Amino acid sequence: MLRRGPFRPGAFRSAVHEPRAAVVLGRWLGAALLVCFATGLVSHLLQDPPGWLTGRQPSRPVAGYRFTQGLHVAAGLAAIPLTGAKLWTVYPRLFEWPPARSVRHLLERLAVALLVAAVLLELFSGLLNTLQWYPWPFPFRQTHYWTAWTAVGALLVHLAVKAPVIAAHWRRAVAVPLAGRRALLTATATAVGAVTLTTAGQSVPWLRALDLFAPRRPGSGSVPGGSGLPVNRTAAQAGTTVVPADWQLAVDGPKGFRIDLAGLRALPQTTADLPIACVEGWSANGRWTGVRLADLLRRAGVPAGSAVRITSLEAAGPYRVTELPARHADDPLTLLALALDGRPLTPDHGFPARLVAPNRPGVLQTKWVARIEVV
Ligand SMILES: Nc1nc2c(c(=O)[nH]1)N[C@H]1C(S)=C(S)[C@@H](COP(=O)(O)O)O[C@H]1N2
Ligand SMILES: [Mo]
Repeated sequence: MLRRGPFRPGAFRSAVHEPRAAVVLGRWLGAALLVCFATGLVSHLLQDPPGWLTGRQPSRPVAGYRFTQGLHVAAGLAAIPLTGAKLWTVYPRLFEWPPARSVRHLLERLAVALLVAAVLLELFSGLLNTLQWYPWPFPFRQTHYWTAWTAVGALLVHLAVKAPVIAAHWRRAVAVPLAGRRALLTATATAVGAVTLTTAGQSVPWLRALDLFAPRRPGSGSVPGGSGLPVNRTAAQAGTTVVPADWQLAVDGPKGFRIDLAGLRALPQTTADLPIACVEGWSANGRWTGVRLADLLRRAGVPAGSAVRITSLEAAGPYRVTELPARHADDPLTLLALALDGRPLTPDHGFPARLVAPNRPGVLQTKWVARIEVV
């Protein structure tokens, strides 16, 4: 007889396994996943703009991407304890007997298995990404993106299947015992709060003092004497430590020209506070000084409204070449920065010149710029 141990009827009696606990946690987790999905879409679309978006990417608000990506990572981190608690409430279902009562029931359970697998893969790959650890052979961003759609599809099926249970337990019922459930919910809320408070400092300045576990605490990865901005890829890693003595920026266009560092410094300079908002979750403002990109483009005879391509001195690397949409290219805050916090750029921050533009993912803020051309 198989119905022993956890398979016994009534093997799990605690209120934490009652549908009410699953519904309450499901609401919190659903909200966190929804925030992750929406902000993740924003990030993906900005990095891989489809046709309909090309040329329409907004360059404001300045800290727009800083906000959405900070929220993305914070909601993802909060979803980890929520997922753990949610799985704890429902794991007795693994011992349900018979495992499938009908074809429909079997399909419902397979959808749940897919949902759990997709959410776990999503949270795990995202967490490792914030740690800058890519121990897998597949491309992170595409996998994270398509797994998100899988999770959302499976979640919709799950919500539809569970709609009657959700409706029945949406409000607190007086008759259902409270004790264990309240303890579980309190513990989960505490864990979520703790995770958030000890990591959100990587993007929220006033939480910085509590920032114990964020992998890239602003200030921590920076060069001694440099600004507080962490560095993801150093000049040594990019092979751009030694900039040729005859370095010149090439600006292509009808009146294309080349200009050296002294020449760039002699042009009108603009100073602006702009964030570097890394997709990996950290962000920080820097005070950048340099030449307006639009000034360089006008000088090269490039008309306003043109998207441009920025090429780095870096010999190889996924961010060697980036595209800058027209609105960003025209924005008066988009700079070819020569200095950070009042000092000339260090090699790690992109010496001799780097791009810094408002409302733009950090990966696209190209360092060690060599060439600017119209797309
Ligand atoms: N050429 C080049 N530019 C680059 C990168 C790179 O690998 N190569 N990394 C980008 C990433 S992922 C981020 S978050 C920012 C970080 O800028 P910082 O090192 O000055 O803080 O630079 C971006 N610019
Ligand atoms: Mo980044």
